[in-house]
Amino acid sequence: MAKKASSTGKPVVGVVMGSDSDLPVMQRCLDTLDGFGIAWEVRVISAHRTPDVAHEYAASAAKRGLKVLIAGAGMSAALGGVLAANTTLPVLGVPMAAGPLAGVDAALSTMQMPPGVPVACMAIGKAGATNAAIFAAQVLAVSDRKLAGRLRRYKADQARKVCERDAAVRARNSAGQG
Ligand code: RP5
Repeated sequence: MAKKASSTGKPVVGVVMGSDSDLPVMQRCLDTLDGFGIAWEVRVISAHRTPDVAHEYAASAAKRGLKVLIAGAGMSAALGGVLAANTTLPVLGVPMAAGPLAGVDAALSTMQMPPGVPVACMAIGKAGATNAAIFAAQVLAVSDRKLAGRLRRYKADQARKVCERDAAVRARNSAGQG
């Protein structure tokens, strides 16, 4: 993103992770939200280790002004599901590559929700952390024209960078052939 928008104000996105060991990956999510000027809050809450806190957090989230929840968790990742069980807010899950199964375990745990309790499962790891923030921006942009404009600029910027790389690769190759 070319320019960082300001993300001060009341949080509208709650980013929750199962462990502080998830933070280096989930930082991408926070940085991307910052880039869109979306105010967030971040918590370490475990579906298995602090289940009561997870329940309370999700149950009070809408009342506290949050509009989207993002859950990053690894291994047998129940966090997205537990949050979704206790709120009507959209929940986006980010599977972490935390165990010997490299995130496939967390992806299956996150995506295989039973009917009635959806969790939108993002890609494993860093790509998913970034995409969760973009997806949250897309949800919020439905009723926020400024944010919709930032999303359009983000896409245009992304396309411009790919075209620049394309031109650079083609220039290198034609120089090599000459
Ligand atoms: C999950 O187990 C966490 O989300 C983390 O990805 C993984 C390992 O947690 P720690 O043992 O590092 O706290 O619940």
